[in-house]
Amino acid sequence: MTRDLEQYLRPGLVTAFCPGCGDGILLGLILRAIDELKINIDDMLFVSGIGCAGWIPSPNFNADTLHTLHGRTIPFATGAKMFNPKLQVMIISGDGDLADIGGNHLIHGARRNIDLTVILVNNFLYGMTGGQVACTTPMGAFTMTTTEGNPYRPFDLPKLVDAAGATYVARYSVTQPLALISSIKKAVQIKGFSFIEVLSPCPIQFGRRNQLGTPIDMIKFLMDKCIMKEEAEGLSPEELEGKIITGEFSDGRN
Ligand SMILES: Cc1ncc(C[n+]2csc(CCOP(=O)(O)OP(=O)(O)O)c2C)c(N)n1
Ligand SMILES: [Mg+2]
Repeated sequence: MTRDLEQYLRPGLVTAFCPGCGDGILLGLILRAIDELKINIDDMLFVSGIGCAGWIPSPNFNADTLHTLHGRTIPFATGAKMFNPKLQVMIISGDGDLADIGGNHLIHGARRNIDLTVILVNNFLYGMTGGQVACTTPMGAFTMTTTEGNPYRPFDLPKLVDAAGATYVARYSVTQPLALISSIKKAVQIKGFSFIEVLSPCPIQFGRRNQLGTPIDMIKFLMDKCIMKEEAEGLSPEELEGKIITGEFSDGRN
């Protein structure tokens, strides 16, 4: 991370992230987006749940942070926003936290179209607790609790949140940093429920069990898997097999 962003970090912290974790990359990209928007970080509230991704804002950001109960970011954030509608409220949390234990809050938050920005970090499993299967684990993937391969399909989270009624819906990987920064900027500016699914490598829990190699190999794996929506439109289902479509799925105008 570049020096100019250090102003947004609490001093004296040691990172909690494992080597090769994408959460540190995302931390820098979120701060870059806030810096480019020229928002006063004191006008923001960051809400996170339990899990590795919940550590991105708290304790790292030198700002108001609420580190809440597992799965309960959206109710806490809704309460804060209702109490002080001028607050820019950003939720940053894991796939397990937001879409498994907090799945109902996620869809109802989108249905009510509450003015919140949600950044869901998808590392394909429950990272912090030892690598259990999540609703985002790809079919066939190995986790601590699917030693024979996950028998179930994962949720397509942007489709789910879009169908529930969110205003802005996107998916990017930390390997698409510039597109992700502009998406975060847009999500913050749009009124209504803004949702970005961010794919983030977890070499320790996911990569190791699925033989994805070194952290660099995992970055290359994500770069190879992700394809922009516009590019995907011209391809056949066979050509799209195994690909993850990224981009904006709802941009606030529909
Ligand atoms: C009510 C409750 N149930 C379970 C847990 C244990 N727990 C803590 S973090 C976590 C999973 C987090 O996974 P995810 O949200 O994907 O975050 P990651 O660590 O992968 O970033 C679980 C099950 C808990 N803290 N509280
Ligand atoms: Mg996770």
